[in-house]
Amino acid sequence: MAIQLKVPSIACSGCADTITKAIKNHESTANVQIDVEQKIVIVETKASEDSIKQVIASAGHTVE
Ligand SMILES: [Cu+2]
Repeated sequence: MAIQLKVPSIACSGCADTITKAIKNHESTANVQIDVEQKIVIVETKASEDSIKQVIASAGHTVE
């Protein structure tokens, strides 16, 4: 299932790397795509949307 999330706190590719690593750390098989300009995270995952939101929040970012 692909989950699309708006993460307004993404400012640069460093933020995208942090979020990608955090998600992959949580679920190594997840496929993460991040559009830095649009501040959108797309995750292909078996995990729930809530758990992905929590992972992003614990990486220090705010999910809209
Ligand atoms: Cu950044």
